[in-house]
Amino acid sequence: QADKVYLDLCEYILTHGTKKEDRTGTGTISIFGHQLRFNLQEGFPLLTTKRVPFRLVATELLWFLKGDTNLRYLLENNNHIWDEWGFQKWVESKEYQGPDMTNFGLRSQSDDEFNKVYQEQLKLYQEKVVTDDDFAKEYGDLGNVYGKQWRSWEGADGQVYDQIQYIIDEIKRNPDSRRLLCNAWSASELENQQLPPCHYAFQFYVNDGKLSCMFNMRSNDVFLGLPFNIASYALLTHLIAHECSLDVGELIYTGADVHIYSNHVKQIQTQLEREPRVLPTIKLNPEKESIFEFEWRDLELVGYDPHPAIKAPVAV
Ligand code: UFP
Repeated sequence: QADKVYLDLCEYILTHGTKKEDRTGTGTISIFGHQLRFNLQEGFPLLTTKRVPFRLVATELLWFLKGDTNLRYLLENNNHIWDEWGFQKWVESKEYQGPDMTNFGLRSQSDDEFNKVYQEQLKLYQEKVVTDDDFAKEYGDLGNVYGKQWRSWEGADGQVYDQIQYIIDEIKRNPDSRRLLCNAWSASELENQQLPPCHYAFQFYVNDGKLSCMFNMRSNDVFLGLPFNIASYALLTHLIAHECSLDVGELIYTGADVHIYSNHVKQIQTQLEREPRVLPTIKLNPEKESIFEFEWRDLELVGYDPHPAIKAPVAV
């Protein structure tokens, strides 16, 4: 069951992980190299030992699938998970003339006065991205993030490649293919990316009428990131299976630097004490064929009855 697989990993890291410093200055307990397997026939792997915001998972995935890299779509869908990355680009630009926002991620958590000023600036930024086209183009765009890499990969030949369309076509034409792969990691793009891909590649596998997916992560925040990442790739697998008239098989996670931030340990301990509940299931609008046409309202999560959400600070 999904919760057990996840909680076993948490326990493993807490007992076998080692202390490691990191880019954000927060500090982590980390392990290197780990695999998890989820049988998608047993239910949709959205954790029940804490509420995971499925709406945010789904609207982010649909944003990727549209090939969009601008914050505007997410803000319009009341999804704020990428705000800090766009805001960082804005406050580091020459055009930004407001109060000093250096290191805003850490400071907003430890300094109430600063947090007020930061929240004001963030709100101004969000409003401008939604209402001002030129501003959105310049400062709402997160660069070459997932949507760009998945749907319009720029080749050395100057051509643009749609990796998702390729996978769908190939699954229909040649389901035994061992090349059903999408890659988001591009050595030449790292400098233009606010956040280089964390989940950098995924591959599909068709057997016995079922579609399985393996996704790879170079770096994973186990408390805030992983539950979300599992749900996102589970949903992607359901969507592609839907378009290719297949059942769902297994979801396999492969993580490299798999870490728990030092300020998430208490929250994980709370979660470890909770009893897992029955997993929800997912229903996709049968009238929509192409996954690129899916909107939030075409997805229905059935029977999700989780324990309450657990709050924790995001490391930026
Ligand atoms: N992170 C995730 N999942 C994601 C995502 C980010 O766990 O989907 F976008 C976490 C991993 C890490 C941080 O803790 O965000 C990225 O930092 P770095 O680039 O230093 O690995």
